[in-house]
Amino acid sequence: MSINWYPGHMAKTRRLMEADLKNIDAVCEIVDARAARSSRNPMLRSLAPHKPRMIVLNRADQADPEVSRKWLEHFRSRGIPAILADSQKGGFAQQFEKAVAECCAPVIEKNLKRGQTGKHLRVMIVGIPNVGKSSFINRLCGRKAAKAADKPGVTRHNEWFSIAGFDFMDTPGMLWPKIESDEMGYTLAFTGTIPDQILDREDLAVRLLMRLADAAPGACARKYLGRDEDPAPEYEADAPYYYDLLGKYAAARSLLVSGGMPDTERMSNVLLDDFRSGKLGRISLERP
Ligand SMILES: Nc1nc2c(ncn2[C@@H]2O[C@H](COP(=O)(O)OP(=O)(O)OP(=O)(O)O)[C@@H](O)[C@H]2O)c(=O)[nH]1
Ligand SMILES: [Mg+2]
Repeated sequence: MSINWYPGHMAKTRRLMEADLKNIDAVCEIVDARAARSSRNPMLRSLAPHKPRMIVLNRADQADPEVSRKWLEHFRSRGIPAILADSQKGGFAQQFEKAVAECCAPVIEKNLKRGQTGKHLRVMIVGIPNVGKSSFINRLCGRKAAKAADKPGVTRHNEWFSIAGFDFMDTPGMLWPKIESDEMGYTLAFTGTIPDQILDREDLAVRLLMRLADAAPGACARKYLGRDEDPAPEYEADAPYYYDLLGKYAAARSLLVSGGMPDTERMSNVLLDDFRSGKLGRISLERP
C-alpha cells in the first residue's frame, strides 16, 4: 500500500502552526485511544520541541478501558501529562485543567511573578484528522463553538476559543507527508483518519477483519453470526479466509447481489461503519 495522502492544506497547516507557536504556552495533542501509537503525528514532536505538551486519549468511550489505562501509564511514566476523554459526553474538564496546570507549571509561575494572575493559558490543540479536536474544544467551552463532523478535513483554519482561564486554538487535522508503515496506514484508515474515497473499501474491510481477529476475537461473530466464534479457517492463507468470512457475514444479514451471491461490498461498508461507531464493542487496535 502507499497511502500518500497529504493534501495542500496540510502543508499550509504546518506553516501556520509554526507561525503561531510563539503565541502559545502549551501543545495538547489529541490522540485516538483506539490507536494511540499510529494516531500520534511524529512531525508534531519536531514542530514544537521546547513547548510543554500533554496528551488527550480521545474516543475513550470506543476503546478498551483496560488498554486505555495502560496507555495512560505509558505516557505518564514518560513525564507527559495524559488524560482520557469522551468528547461526545464530556466530564473531563477538571482533569484537563489539572493536566494543563501540570505541564504549564513554569509558565504559571512566571505569570505569577510578573503579577499577571488573570492571564489565560494558551493551549494549541493539535492532532491527526477526525480525531475529535473540535469536539473536544466544544465540550470544554460547553457549546458548539467549533465546527465538527464525522469526516476528516472539517477544520480548515486555526481559530481561537476562550473560557475562564484558557484560550484554545483549534487547528486543522494534520498527517505527515508519507506514512511509512503499511500497518500504521491501515490503522489510520480503519479509524477514519484517511478518507475512504482514496481506498478500496473491500480490501480495507478484509484487513480490518484480520486485525480484529487479534484485537477483539469473536466480536464480529457475535455481531453478525450470533455466535461466539467464527467458523474455523478452511485455507492456509489468511486473506481468502477473511474474504470468505466477509461473505458469510453478508449472507447472514441477507446482503446479496442479484443471483444470490453475498454482497461483500455492502458488507464492507457495514463493517467499517460498525467498527468506527463502536457497534462492535470497545476495541483498541494498539497496545503500549
Ligand atoms: N464516540 C466518540 N466520537 C467522537 C469523540 N470525539 C469526537 N467524536 C466524533 O468524531 C467526529 C469528528 O470530530 P471532530 O471534532 O470534527 O474532529 P476533528 O479532529 O476536529 O477533525 P478535523 O477538523 O477534520 O481534523 C465527529 O462525528 C464527532 O462527533 C469521542 O470522544 N467519542
Ligand atoms: Mg476540527
